[in-house]
Amino acid sequence: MNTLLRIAIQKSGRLQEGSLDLLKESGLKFSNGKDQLKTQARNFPVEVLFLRDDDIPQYVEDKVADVGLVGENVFAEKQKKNQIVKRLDFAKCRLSIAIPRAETYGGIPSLNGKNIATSYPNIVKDFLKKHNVVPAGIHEISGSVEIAPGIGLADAICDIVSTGSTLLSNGLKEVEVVMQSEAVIIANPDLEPEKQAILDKLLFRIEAVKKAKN
Ligand code: PRT
Ligand code: ZN
Repeated sequence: MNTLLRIAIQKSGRLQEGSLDLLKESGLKFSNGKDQLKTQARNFPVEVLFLRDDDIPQYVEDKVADVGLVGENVFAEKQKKNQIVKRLDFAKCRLSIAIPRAETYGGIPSLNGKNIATSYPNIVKDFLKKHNVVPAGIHEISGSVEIAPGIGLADAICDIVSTGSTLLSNGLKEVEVVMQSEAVIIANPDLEPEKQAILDKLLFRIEAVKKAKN
């Protein structure tokens, strides 16, 4: 049986277009119909799986996929046994703490005793611990985090910021950058040599495409 490298990418969302472009610019030819969950490249030993981004780190750890393309924020949050093998220079954003605009910010210590809403509880816990801050609570919510302070659910939030306009329109201001993020390729650290060889070839092509663009 011929070995295939299984690559998980986001099925739909902000990473989808960049992920498909990257693979196609690297010379992989494959179909990607709207309802397709996986597809095999016609000219390269690769199978592409289309998944929700949050599920990708677990699938890579479990070797359901060998590599995955996710935001560094998702990689960091999931804390799985994966490694970053390539940074991709797209989907750049930051994970930041924001508070109501009308409030004065008293630095990181002022987060002591505060309720913080986020979709990234592990990253927030690590950040606060590093700065010896003990929050009243960290409330995990999966979407629309920016409305939490306005509806009395939290004193502060930690969420992804790109232009900052979502914070602005929700009456919030960015006060701390917790991490910078971009799309990355993550891999299971324990790939079979045949799969590692396919990955190395793909990474070489990606690097060549990047050089050609600069
Ligand atoms: O359905 P699935 O679970 O696969 O996707 P998702 O909805 O969880 O993720 P998606 O597609 O929204 O984002 C995928 C990845 O894109 C994130 O994990 C980040 O790594 C990256 N990324 C880059 C962003 C943004 N920019 C971004 N702006 N992810 C989210 N946003 C949100 C932000 O939270 C804010 O609410 O977009 C909104 C607008 O941002 P502003 O600051 O420009 O107003
Ligand atoms: Zn997601």
